[in-house]
Amino acid sequence: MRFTHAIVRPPAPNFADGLTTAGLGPPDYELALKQHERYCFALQQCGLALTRLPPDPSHPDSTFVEDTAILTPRGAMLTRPGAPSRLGEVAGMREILTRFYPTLASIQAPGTLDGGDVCDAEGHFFIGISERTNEEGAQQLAEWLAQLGYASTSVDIRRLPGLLHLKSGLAYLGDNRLVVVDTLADQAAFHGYELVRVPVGEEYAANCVRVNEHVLVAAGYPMLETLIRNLGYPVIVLDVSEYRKMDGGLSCLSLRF
Ligand code: CIR
Repeated sequence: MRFTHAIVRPPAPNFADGLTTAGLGPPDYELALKQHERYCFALQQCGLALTRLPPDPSHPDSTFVEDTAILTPRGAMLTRPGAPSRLGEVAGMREILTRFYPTLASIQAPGTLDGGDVCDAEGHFFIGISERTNEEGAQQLAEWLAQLGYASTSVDIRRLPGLLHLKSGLAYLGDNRLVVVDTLADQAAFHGYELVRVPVGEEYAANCVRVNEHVLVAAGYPMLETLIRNLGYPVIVLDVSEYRKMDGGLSCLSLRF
């Protein structure tokens, strides 16, 4: 899929007040801003025009814009994040997305859904059921996707350790290839795909992102980086250490469309 746009929002000074289970200590705000700037530059290098939203201190996790919407070539849906402290992020995203989409669907209570649980494999969507996305939310998304003519499969990750979201352990590279962590590799949902297995110890890097010709990969995970390069993809390596401290990764920092 060819992307032309991305929406990003740099972190606010109280970024460290967001949700985290990483246990890696508080992020360095100045460094986080630098890493964000570099990330934005990489998206531009991939040919995307950026919509930069202002930092939002009333929602410390709001830099993770991916969780607030599902964007497809045929329509957009606002989510209903599973963490109560993040519910308020959606209103700001609604305002922005109306510039790009004539109508917006939305997940309704009691459904919850985080964009990080949704992996678009070229029009087939994998929907993670997680601590954040409940069955009701996943069902609402699946029905809406079906109306648009897209197929989807749900993947229950609630009993799998270490995965906040489905895309914490899964990425679609294009060309029928999925990057998967070992704990996801046996899922029936992924049969028929070529699986690029994430080397043990490099699980965090599973959250890589194909953007047009390039693949964005987190810095510090040389084995997965080499696997992806050897498949022929030009790689852009980005340091997102400060976002990792807040349980976030490369995909969460933008909405691409
Ligand atoms: C959260 O716990 O919601 C944020 N601190 C991190 C969200 C990361 N988002 C993502 O993986 N899509």
